[in-house]
Amino acid sequence: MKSFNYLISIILFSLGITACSSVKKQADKTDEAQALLKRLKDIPPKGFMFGHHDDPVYGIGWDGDNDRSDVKSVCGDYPAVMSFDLGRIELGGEKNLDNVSIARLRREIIAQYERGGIVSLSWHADNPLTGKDSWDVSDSTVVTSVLPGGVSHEKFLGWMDTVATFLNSLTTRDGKKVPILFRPWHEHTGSWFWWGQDLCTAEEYKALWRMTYDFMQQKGANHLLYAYSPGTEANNTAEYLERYPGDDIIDLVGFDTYQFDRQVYLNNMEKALTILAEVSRTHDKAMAVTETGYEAIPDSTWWTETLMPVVSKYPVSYVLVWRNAHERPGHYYAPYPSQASAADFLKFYQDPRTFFLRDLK
Ligand code: BMA
Repeated sequence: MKSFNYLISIILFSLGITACSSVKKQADKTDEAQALLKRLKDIPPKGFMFGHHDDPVYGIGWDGDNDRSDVKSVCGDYPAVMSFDLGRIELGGEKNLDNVSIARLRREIIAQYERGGIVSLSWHADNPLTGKDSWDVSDSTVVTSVLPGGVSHEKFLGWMDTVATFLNSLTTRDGKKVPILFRPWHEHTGSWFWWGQDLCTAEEYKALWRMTYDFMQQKGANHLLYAYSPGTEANNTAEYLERYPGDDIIDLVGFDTYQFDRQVYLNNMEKALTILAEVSRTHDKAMAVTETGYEAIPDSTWWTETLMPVVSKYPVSYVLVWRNAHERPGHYYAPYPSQASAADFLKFYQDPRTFFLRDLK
């Protein structure tokens, strides 16, 4: 009996510590970041938000126009979520990896928040060891090299400093920091980025995350939420969590997956969404499809007949499609007027289960 009571006290004590650490973690965040997390969690089961990468900075047949968006041109409203990429910002130049000026990025991030929307930022950081881009996987010691004691550590701290300075510069007219869903080190269960599966151990990957998180905390970037987004390689919850940095860091769990073959896509979506629903429930995290789409959307009813039926079964906060590249023909994931799936996208927009910007008000 004594040992039973002892066991119970240990369990209660540990639950207390977990609860305290999650309360403390939330208290560390700005009110706006806490409100963003609540918003992300409160959307399901009513429906899910629609998101689009680089939505207001360029689209099909245009680049840099003001107040323009392919999504808005089709349905009259902005996406509820917009994502942008920080790749190459770390180098301190004027443009990111997709040639968008840093000043424009800052303006659009702030504008999206001020109009009532949500912003997520990914980071296709260059390879700090070889000096090439994030897809350079020629050397498998890059993650080790940026960790404490590694040959690129100091250089990488400088890069993180530049990124933190940018993040801290995202302030509204009344001086509030724009809450950001930060999504670094994504798709790490594949091996196409220098932080990918075959390029580092689970421990090194987690250490990279913790170093990034600690650094941002030290720099006072307390307006950030953190998203974990592997691909769909994991076949069960344990595999999904294999490289998970920890509940004290992560706020939202997600995954990235694209359609090539319809049936394979649907199978991957079902598999990953089932895992996410469980992780989201047991770890009390928001969940989202952090990147998806069907390049050039050749299926005219893709939105209502492929994406909607599978996503609407799960408690997803948002679904985000990738960019409409103006400089790479055929590389787009949202419709534009006259595109084959535009009419179907309008039906998707009108469905009460999808949330665009105006639905957030
Ligand atoms: C990829 C492609 C690239 C782009 C990169 C970062 O998926 O869209 O053209 O440079 O994302 O945005």
